[in-house]
Amino acid sequence: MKRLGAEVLAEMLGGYGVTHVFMVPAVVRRTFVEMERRTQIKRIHCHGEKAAAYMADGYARASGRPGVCMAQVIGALNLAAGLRDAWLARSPIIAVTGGRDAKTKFRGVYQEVDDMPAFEPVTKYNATVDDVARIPDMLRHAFRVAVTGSPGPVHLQFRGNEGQLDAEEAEMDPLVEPQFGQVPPFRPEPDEAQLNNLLLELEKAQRPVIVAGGGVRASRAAAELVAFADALHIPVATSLNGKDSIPGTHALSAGVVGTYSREAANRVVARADFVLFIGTSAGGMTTHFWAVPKIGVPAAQIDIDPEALGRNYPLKVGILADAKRALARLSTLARAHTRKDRSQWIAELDGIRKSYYEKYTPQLESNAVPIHPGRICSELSKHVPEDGIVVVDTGHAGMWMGGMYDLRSPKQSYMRSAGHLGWAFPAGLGAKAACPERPVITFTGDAGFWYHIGELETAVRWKLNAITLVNNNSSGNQSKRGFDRVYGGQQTERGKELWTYTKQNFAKIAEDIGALGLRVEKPAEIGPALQRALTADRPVVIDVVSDIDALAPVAVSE
Ligand SMILES: Cc1ncc(C[n+]2csc(CCOP(=O)(O)OP(=O)(O)O)c2C)c(N)n1
Repeated sequence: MKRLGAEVLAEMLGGYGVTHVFMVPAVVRRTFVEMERRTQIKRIHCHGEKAAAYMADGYARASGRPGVCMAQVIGALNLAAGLRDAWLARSPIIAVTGGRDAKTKFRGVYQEVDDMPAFEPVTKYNATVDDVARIPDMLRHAFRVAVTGSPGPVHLQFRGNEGQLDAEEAEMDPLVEPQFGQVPPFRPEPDEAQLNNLLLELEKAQRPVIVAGGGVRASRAAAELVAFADALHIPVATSLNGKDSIPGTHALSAGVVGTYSREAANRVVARADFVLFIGTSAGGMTTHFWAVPKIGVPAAQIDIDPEALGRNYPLKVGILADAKRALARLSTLARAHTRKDRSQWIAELDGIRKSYYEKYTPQLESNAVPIHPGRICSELSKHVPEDGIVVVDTGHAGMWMGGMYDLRSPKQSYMRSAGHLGWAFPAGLGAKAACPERPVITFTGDAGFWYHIGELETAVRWKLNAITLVNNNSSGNQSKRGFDRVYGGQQTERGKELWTYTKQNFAKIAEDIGALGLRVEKPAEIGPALQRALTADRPVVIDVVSDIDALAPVAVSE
């Protein structure tokens, strides 16, 4: 039977469990009609394609299911720009754009350029759908590629400036493979001999440490990670992307290691005589550019991507497997002698943790006005609910929260920008779309918030009731150090033109748009504002007036 492309596309997206698509029209217009007729999919009409991609990314990272975003041909590169963070963070996205038609290309069609090369560096699969009959097999492949192995974005360009291919008919069957509607679709089993080799190496080690990354969260292996660490008394540091693999309050948690990190974690990893990397590529951010640990330290690695194994640290043991399966099996195989006494090493960890908290108590408990960002982090550690999702921007936001915020419960989630300023606010809205029952609290600087502030209207319109806390110092003050340096020590007064803004009240702006706006000027008001925000039935912006001179601690290497 002949079917309309739009019907098949809408039904298939529904069949994969897609609940929201994020887009700027006009793209696959007819499909949006069929979505209304045939599915429950919400069509989130945004104010920009980059924000739409970030929302899809937040949706994907919060739910473990691919996020879907779309743009017509003229918005395609805006959308591609928004896939870069998902690419860096290994987040599964299906991006759909309109594009060239063989009948008219190279003739100066309105708005048209060749968009395909721009998607190449930020996708795992980048393909054109030229014939309507190809929608089913190519969409299935897009889902398959997005979620398998190390997940990531894919791009399908539909023929026609607005992807009008969807309004054509062909013999088609809208078959879906729901297995590929989530991460991970497979759980590859580890090689038993390699697991035993790893346990032997751990027995030899005096001061082993685990560095857990985003692969642990993608595999939903946090419980198995903590059980294994507990059983063998091994401290756990995480990458920024893996921060929610272990609560910060757990006795074996060292914190986030690397560049945007916690001093304690870098000290513990630098002291280790054996490092087990799990679900992390051990890239520059996680290792402070391969200074922590030093290359050459005896190491092992577990990863679902064979090319990640040994790429940055030569390995004693490399294990290709799903993290959850590998960790569960390691706990089973561990013998009494593997669980040797590590009280001396654990005492060292305790000491390092204690001196970290002592050193940073003045910031974490600061009563200063304007507010110190360290105090905001510790208030969030106290007030984020048991099942809260915390979404964090990059730059100082990533440094403050990566280092100073503590998750208290394994049910809490943490997601962070993989480098793009402005990612967190729309990503938080996408997370809220994916998990409407869970509180979502986004931490961003004011420079980060400005990027996509227009999406506040989207949040209000779609009742995406996320809470956005703006660390508002009227500047991008992470840049201060860098400009002092290039000015030869201290920048001139005019140097400030390069990183400061006018003072604004985001609570007022939020109120005007229909959100709840709360302005916080004293540290003691942060907790009550968060409590009030948690019971609001609309999106909330908490505008925290903070200290422009507060600079986040920089990473240590030993
Ligand atoms: C897309 C993008 N452009 C530029 C940067 C460089 N950058 C990192 S942090 C930062 C300023 C951050 O300002 P804000 O969000 O207000 O936080 P603050 O440093 O003031 O705490 C800039 C410009 C970036 N990370 N991403």
